[in-house]
Amino acid sequence: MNRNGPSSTGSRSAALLVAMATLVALQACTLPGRPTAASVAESTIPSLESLHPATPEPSENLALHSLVTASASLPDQRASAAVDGDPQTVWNAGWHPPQWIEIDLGAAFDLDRVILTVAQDPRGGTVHQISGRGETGDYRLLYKFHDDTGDGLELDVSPVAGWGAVRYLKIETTESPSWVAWREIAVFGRPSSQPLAQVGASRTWPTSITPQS
Ligand SMILES: [Ca+2]
Repeated sequence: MNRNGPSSTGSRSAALLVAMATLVALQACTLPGRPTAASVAESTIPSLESLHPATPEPSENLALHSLVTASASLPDQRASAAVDGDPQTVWNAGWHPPQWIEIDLGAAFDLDRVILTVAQDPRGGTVHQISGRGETGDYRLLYKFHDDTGDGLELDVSPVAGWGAVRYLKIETTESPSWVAWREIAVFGRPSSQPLAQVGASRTWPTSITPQS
């Protein structure tokens, strides 16, 4: 009699099949906690943009072709010539100081740079002051130039903290050896994040905060 009869061989075959089925089942199983290709793809690896944020591009000239008014103008050198983008054209008050020109930016902006291109003959000591206000409120002095200036010079100011919520900008000349004139006035900034109700108003403390003296 064959001791390895059909019954004994069949038991080993069945056991082998069970073992193979178990191995296949284990291979098909995804171990908990092991990352799949999909989870790696959706990981929180920071993008290059977040590691190296792009430097903001300079804004466009907000004063270009804006509405302007002036204390006085020569018939052929109107106020609009100060914001036409052409340094060859000039606004000329036709009078000595004090004279001013006002620019309406059309909306409130947080300003970070103003460039004034001088039209002046003869050269000499001048005083110009930049003031700003919002939709409402009074003008507040933002900056004062006191320099020896000449024709074609650019007066360039970039306030560190910026000038917030300015819609109207006024440049007033209080001292100059020549008639008051500008070749070009350029203004740069971004739309204001401050609510319009606070535009031009003096800074006030919230009632819940007591300023430290
Ligand atoms: Ca011009």
